[in-house]
Amino acid sequence: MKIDIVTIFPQMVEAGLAEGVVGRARERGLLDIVVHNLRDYTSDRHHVVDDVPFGGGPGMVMKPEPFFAALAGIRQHRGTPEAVLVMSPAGRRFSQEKARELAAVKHFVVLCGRYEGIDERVREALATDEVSIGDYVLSGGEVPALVVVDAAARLVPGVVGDDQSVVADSFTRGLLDYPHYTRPAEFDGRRVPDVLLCGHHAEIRRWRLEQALRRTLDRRPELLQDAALDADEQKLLREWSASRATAGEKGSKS
Ligand code: JCQ
Repeated sequence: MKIDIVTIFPQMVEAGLAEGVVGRARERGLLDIVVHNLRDYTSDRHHVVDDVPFGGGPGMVMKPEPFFAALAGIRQHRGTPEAVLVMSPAGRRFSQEKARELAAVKHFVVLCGRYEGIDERVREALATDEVSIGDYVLSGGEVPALVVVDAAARLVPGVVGDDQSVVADSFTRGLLDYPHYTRPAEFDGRRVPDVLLCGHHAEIRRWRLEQALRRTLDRRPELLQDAALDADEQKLLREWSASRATAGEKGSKS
């Protein structure tokens, strides 16, 4: 998979791509990621990338020309990308489903904005998608770009060493994850649930499923609308919903 990221802080983005699963996949040649310094695509002596907003108002706006020059350079040296993303709090919300769509693409570009935003003509003429990672304001698109690249990259076959762990991942099933434990079996007076120590694999699987369902019901009930549940799982949920409605279990620590 080929990815190009355009930013005024290339070192910040490189640092985020150097370690862990993504760093290793780059070393192994599974991910071909190039981080571009937007200032390299300016043509003035001072490498200016921003200017005052037309119409007045606070802050600065990122100039269009460097982004157009960066995209032209990328097309020339790296080929025509299938998707060009602009990170922005005004975009459509990123999700595991969007990560899956992006992971199916062979080459995409991410443009990172700063200041008050990017000249609208960049979005109009260059971007295929405007993407938000959530309803909060960050000082730039670099962290959102790392989020999107990480979520997409780990779905590329071979990037995560054990593909079973990708399949097991929380959102692959549409449910929150079950609780995890490792040694020691007792720590600071807190015991690991007995069922996990007994070696009864069918019971362990059952317990984990119940925990995942219960957590999802408690914390993110809206996820259950789209979760792929079998008849057994739906029955469990109905029983809990009924008992919760009567006993008022909500907020209990069990
Ligand atoms: C993305 N949720 C928050 C900040 C301007 C395009 O212009 C700007 C982009 C940013 C970075 O994006 C975010 C964001 N998802 O802040 C300012």
